[in-house]
Amino acid sequence: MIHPRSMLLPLLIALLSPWAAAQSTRTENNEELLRQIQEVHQLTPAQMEKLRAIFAGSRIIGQGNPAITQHPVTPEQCQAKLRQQGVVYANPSFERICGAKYMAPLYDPSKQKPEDATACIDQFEFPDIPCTYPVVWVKAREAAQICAAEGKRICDADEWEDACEGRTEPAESQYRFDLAAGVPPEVGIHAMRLAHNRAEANDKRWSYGPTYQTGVCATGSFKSPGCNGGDWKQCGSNTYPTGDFPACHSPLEVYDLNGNAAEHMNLPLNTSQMSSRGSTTLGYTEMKGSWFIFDTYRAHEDWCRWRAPFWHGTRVLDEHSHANYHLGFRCCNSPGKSNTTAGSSSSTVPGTANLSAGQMNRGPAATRRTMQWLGLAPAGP
Ligand SMILES: [Ca+2]
Repeated sequence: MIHPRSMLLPLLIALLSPWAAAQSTRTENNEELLRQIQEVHQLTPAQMEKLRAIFAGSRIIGQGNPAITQHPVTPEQCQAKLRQQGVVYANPSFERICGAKYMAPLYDPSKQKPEDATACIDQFEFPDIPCTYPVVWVKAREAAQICAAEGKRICDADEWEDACEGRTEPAESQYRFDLAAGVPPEVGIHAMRLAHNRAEANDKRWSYGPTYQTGVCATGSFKSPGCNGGDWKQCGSNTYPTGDFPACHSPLEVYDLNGNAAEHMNLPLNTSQMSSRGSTTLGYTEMKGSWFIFDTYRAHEDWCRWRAPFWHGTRVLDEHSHANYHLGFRCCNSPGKSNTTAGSSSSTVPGTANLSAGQMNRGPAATRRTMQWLGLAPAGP
């Protein structure tokens, strides 16, 4: 007679093996992804080491859960389509201005030239390589750390909005910092958002034009049947390869701002939290753009300067900042402000070694304590 207990181990293995297989596929996919990143973006061994450490620190980061993800288009199909249409994304002039591949200068074409840009933004969602699935299930904190590891920085919300709109606005005109002064962060964020959306609502634009359209961007995919929220096991990251929709770009040549993956950005509540001014403490989370199901399910607004509610909101560098199946990110840089310094061994990776004691005191735990003290967050860990 077989003892019931002897049946348990094979049963446990059978139950866990799809999970284990998916994990090992995810690890292999990430290995290949890191190899591509090194090759395309020419990262140094030190930069690669930082990237690897960030990836190794997460059990979910990658291009989706391989057990359930169903991409509508393969990278090979994307490459074939671009070849057939004669689309070439490499831009030597942008590369010279931005000091990096696949970045677009941010400027106002009505009075400036690309060379006048003081900031650049990735033309594609991270890994910023055409015909590569975006990295999702990445916390805002990890996004900021990855950008820094590459010698870049996570973009401020207004930089993403400028890229989408096709025209820069002075950064200070894009944040009502006065509304966040002297009030709890959540109160300030809410007030700033309302004022911003109200001010911009009469002049809506999407990256591809002045009216909302379906079919132009990577918005024709689907949600996994059992996915009703943010469950790793139920929600496939059914994304397209980046740049698979050559018409989905802004006047500044930035792609997939609408559609494919939504994107983590930094929302500053004062100038000291602005990534564009070199902040390493950063501000609060902001999710930009729409994602891959919008042709059939328009979950929220996605015009360029629209700011989303403080969904799953935290400080960007909070250990518990949000990650989900349709949320990726892209990075910015400030050409001429020494990207190489940020990529060197003395670089400042947000949330790690270079935070001073004062900065640490303003970290997530302190924020939570403040919110608890103000009665805005439940007590406890
Ligand atoms: Ca996007």
